[in-house]
Amino acid sequence: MSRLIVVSNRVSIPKARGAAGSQGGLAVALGSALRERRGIWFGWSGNETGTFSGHLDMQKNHGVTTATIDLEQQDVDEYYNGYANRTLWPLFHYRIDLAEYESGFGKGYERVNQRFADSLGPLIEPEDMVWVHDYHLIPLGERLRARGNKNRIGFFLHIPWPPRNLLVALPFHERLVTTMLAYDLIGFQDEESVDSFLGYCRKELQADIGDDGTVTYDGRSVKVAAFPIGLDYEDFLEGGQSGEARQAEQRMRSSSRHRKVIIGVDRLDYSKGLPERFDAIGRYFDTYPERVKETLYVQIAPPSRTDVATYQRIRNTLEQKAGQINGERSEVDTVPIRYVNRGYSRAELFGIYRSAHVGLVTPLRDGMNLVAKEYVAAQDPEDPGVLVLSRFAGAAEQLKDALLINPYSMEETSEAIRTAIDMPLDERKARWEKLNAVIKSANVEKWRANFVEALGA
Ligand code: ADQ
Repeated sequence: MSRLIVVSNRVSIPKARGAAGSQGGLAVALGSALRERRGIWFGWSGNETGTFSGHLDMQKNHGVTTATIDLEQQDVDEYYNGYANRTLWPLFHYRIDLAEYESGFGKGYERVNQRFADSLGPLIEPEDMVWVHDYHLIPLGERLRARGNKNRIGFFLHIPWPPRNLLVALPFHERLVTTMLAYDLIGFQDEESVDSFLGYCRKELQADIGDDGTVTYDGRSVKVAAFPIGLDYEDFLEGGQSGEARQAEQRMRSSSRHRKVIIGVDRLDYSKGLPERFDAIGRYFDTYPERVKETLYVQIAPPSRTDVATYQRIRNTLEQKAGQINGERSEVDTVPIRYVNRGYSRAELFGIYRSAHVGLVTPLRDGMNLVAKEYVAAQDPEDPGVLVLSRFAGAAEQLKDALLINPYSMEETSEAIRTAIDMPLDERKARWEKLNAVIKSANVEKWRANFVEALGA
């Protein structure tokens, strides 16, 4: 079995199973693959230094070898906070209005990708397979090729790929896409992204597109396909059996008393559709005022990317909206919205999801959205809650038995909340069984195995 080298912007240092706060699904899946294949996980340490030293920190934790480098402050500003999070992230989430194009960002992005290639290159042995993750590292494969690397190199994008007519707003878009064609395999979350990517290659590059999604351009062929990411299902359920999960569920149930709980769990990010969701909740309370007393909307949204101004703005907007909805409708003993700006462990989230009658997942655009899958997996099979899901989440291609909505429509979202809350038990069970079967079988191990198998083929 050839060795696997995983590369991502940040590296998650493996923890013991069941450790407090435990790992996210991606870390669990990649960790087990790396253990099995004696591989290495390479990326940025998260540390900022005065000047770039190129020092490689190698560690072994719980059977996984990690190799990290520090970046200098200018790298972090231009590559991470700049090109990755202020140019590509908004553009790829269809927010062309928020995308910022500064030539310094593009230069920093190329510089850091070169640094990654220079530090990683010497670690790669001839038989290794290399798997690069996400929008921070699109040019890395091409940089490795330029160093003479002939290994199988694959790339997986965790976020959506935008339609051609949006992507062309990015200066040097051809350069970005042609560097991507240096990989052997490109994976996206859903078929929509695959179609957009192939459409771009056909129309902008006049590349040849095969029936199986192989792009041939400039004498090279690269396979393009959808690999929808899944949940670390068994691990997540195991965490749900813990005292921590039970306590979190109990706390939610006793504090909400007999009210129906609607839960939202997101990183605080404009792609998640939070202001629109708050407006839809406001609309629901306006349309059904008699239900205010019987309903509790809990939104968990820890701040992320706080160095970027758009993220500070959305935080202010949400505080205002939550304050307004509560101000107009609170009683001495009831508050309709609990808006919480901190994160919870995966076990606690399991308990919180399980106590909720409705899971409200309404991103304006999302690569996949694992919260939707976690909400379903955490339900009591004898009395499951209902998932209300944006049609613009990658997960919607798989989760057709959720109540699918257009998150831009307050009306539609508000009516879906009503339908979910009133849904009879047999319909809830029938929908949940179908959703859960998909989530259980298309889990993160399958995703990882399918990608690695296709890369090796
Ligand atoms: P994210 O945008 O971070 O990831 P998502 O898939 O929703 O989005 O969440 C990833 C993980 O973060 C989940 O396990 C979730 O439980 C956790 N999380 C989210 N909000 C949290 C909160 N408030 N408190 C604690 N934990 C929280 C990107 C893409 C997604 C894609 C993933 C994986 O944007 O579309 O699904 O990568 O590929």
